[in-house]
Amino acid sequence: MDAIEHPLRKYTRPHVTRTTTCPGCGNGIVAQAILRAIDELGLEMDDFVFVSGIGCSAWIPSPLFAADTLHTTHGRPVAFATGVKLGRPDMNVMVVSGDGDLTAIGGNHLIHAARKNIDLTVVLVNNGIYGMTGGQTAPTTPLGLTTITSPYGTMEHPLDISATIVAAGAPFVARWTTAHPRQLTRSIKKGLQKKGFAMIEAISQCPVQFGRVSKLGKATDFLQHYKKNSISFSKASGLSREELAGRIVIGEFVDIEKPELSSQWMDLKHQMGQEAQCHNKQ
Ligand SMILES: Cc1ncc(C[n+]2csc(CCOP(=O)(O)OP(=O)(O)O)c2C)c(N)n1
Ligand code: SF4
Repeated sequence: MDAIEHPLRKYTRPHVTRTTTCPGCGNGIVAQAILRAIDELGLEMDDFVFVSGIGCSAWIPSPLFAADTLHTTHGRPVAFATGVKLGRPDMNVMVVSGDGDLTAIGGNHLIHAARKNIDLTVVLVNNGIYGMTGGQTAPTTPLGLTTITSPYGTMEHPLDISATIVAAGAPFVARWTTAHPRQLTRSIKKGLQKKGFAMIEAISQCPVQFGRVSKLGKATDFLQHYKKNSISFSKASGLSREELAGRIVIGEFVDIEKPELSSQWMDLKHQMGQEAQCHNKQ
């Protein structure tokens, strides 16, 4: 009997038969959610540019996805993606990278792209740690967690990335966990359809670096933890800070329309071109 091919295999490069991630890593679930969203929307990989930075989750699109992929320097994928989108507004430009990459070294780029409202879809994989470099504290590491850079427990308060990007003015922001793959896929689809900056935060397990220092252990324990401790945005809005301690607030936080930068830029170029023609005729 012929082997059954995975239905998403057609979206990955034929010569890539394994990924760089550890067994049980959440990156596989996020990769599938992205490809499923593309599949369900009937989009073509040739119309995509995927941009990632440095870190384990930056390896989700490259070299796996059969599309144009830009693997950029640490913290800079949003800056590169902004350039791609302004040069080629016709392309779907998606950034896939980690919480350390996008909110520590790359934090300003993320905030300002949301503020400018450029048409990018950012899938931010939040595993709460620097996975690739051995488990250092990230801006998202839970308070008190022991890491290799905080042997007595981190004293830094974690950043709520989705709330930050909502405050920066992004028209679409959602957060799910790898225990919510269908909701994650649905929000990625909405993000791709949004004409404007869309960020989908995916809370994802790192059973190796995070698992080593937390009590969470195996990938399945992470997924159970996510299911047990997540709470919908609507339910959370009625609870106090104390009641929300340790909970993961999930859902679509904002979904609005507002003017988008690359189309305004194209309109201006068009207008300037017409004005130049008028001047030449005079
Ligand atoms: C300029 C620069 N500084 C530091 C590093 C080291 N570095 C590589 S990946 C990384 C953190 C990645 O963390 P995250 O984005 O959370 O990704 P993860 O590996 O957890 O998926 C760091 C600090 C680097 N490559 N370049
Ligand atoms: S170190 Fe963690 S985030 Fe990196 S591949 Fe392994 S499990 Fe995934």
